[in-house]
Amino acid sequence: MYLVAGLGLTGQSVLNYFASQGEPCLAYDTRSDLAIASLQAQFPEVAFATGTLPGSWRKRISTLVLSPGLARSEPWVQRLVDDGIEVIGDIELFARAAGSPIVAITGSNGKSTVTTLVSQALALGGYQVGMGGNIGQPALNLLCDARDYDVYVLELSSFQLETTYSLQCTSAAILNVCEDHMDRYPSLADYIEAKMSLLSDTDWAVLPDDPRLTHLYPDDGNKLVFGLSEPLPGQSQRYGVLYKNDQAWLGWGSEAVVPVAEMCRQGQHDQLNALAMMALCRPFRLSQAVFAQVLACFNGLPHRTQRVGCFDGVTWINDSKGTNVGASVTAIASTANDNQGRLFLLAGGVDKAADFAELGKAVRRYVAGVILFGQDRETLAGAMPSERVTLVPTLQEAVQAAAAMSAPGDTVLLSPACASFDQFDNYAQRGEVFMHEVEALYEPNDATH
Ligand code: UMA
Ligand code: ADP
Repeated sequence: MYLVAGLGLTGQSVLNYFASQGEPCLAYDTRSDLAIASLQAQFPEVAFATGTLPGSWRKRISTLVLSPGLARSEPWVQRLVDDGIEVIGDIELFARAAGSPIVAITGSNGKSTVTTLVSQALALGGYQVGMGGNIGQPALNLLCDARDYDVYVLELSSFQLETTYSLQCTSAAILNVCEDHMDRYPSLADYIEAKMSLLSDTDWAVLPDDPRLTHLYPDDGNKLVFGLSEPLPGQSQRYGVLYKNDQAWLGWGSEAVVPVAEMCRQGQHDQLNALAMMALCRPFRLSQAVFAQVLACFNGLPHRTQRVGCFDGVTWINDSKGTNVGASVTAIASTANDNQGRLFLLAGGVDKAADFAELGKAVRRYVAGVILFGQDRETLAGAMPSERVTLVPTLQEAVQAAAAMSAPGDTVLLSPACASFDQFDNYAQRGEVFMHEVEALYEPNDATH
């Protein structure tokens, strides 16, 4: 019998999927205070447990379906593994059952953006697209809904990949790798290994121009590499920025496809994400006009360097999805390039055992003042120039401090470089609270958006 472990979004999608298949299972969550009454009502035939795994269940379990938020290294998981029990995740169940081509995307940053861009391009090209995975819509929900999808586009985290073995993709990408989730991985190499497993069975493998990754994948005919440098003529498997008619274009080989000037968002990371999208779409032979149209219209996802507004001359930007150092460094550099005046940064939360040295360097280079909040604010402060640091307990106080420091022409950026779960349910709630606080602060005045 299956044991579904973890009763968050993923666990609930697995329960739903098993119910649709008539597959019996047991359900468990390690959190003893988790409210499960509504799940019990929804799945009356399933036995539920929270807190400690009932000892009497161990003999009944043959396969453990582990949620991504639960580490394999947890002692109770290890005991089941020692008993010879198979450990899989929701994506493995999805891989075993999905009947349509799959495009999959992993990486430290840009996953949701590229997943959305690929989905939009394929939809514009006439495909029925099922988009899911780490982006917030569990993949198994796509198998349970009534629609027939021609293609699935999945955002996958390293946690999901750890428990996935038989995923076959039409195209798959690793967008980039920077230090993240160091509280779950013994080293960066282990984290990279989890990410690279995505490319073990794919028709087309898409990789960034980063020797740490390209060296790990054989140079056979299905490797597509993207980066900001110009591909040489004939390098049709290289995606980059080409120069034609005094203009920069995104394209591959000597094929200039979309002028950068026509993209709605033109930052360097936006260009990289667009190139990855084009490479992932290669097997689908979309017309070049599709790429141009998608990139002309795509103005970014909520909570990713999202402009909140300009209030009393101060521009406020919400990058709550900046949950690691790499994402926040990118957001700081692109915000500083796009705006004049001083830049103030709000950061902090749960540090995930990260090294904040690179964030400190970006602060030295671009940031006039950094306001740190949340559980691990002192750790972040250790990597920053102390004369520019202000420490406050909460995001609300950080917003007030930034408002007091800033003047017309300045920009305030929330890009926490940390997870949110010390003070919020998730990054989206943190972003909502930020935007609400900013708007409330200026409520009596009219905003000039
Ligand atoms: N938890 C317990 N005990 C349990 C189960 C969970 O304490 O028995 C805790 C976990 O430690 C974690 C939280 O509950 O802090 C949520 O874990 P979960 O596995 O139940 O998460 P889901 O609600 O199923 O959401 C997951 C992804 N979250 C994680 O991997 C932590 C969601 O990605 C994803 O959208 C969803 O599946 C659907 O696929 C969010 C995320 O933060 C955006 N992902 C991480 C990231 O992008 O950095 C990996
Ligand atoms: P993910 O799903 O991997 O978290 P998102 O697309 O949600 O990625 O973007 C998260 C944050 O990462 C954004 O707020 C932005 O600051 C940063 N980002 C986006 N694309 C890239 C990229 N290609 N390289 C580095 N950082 C990026």
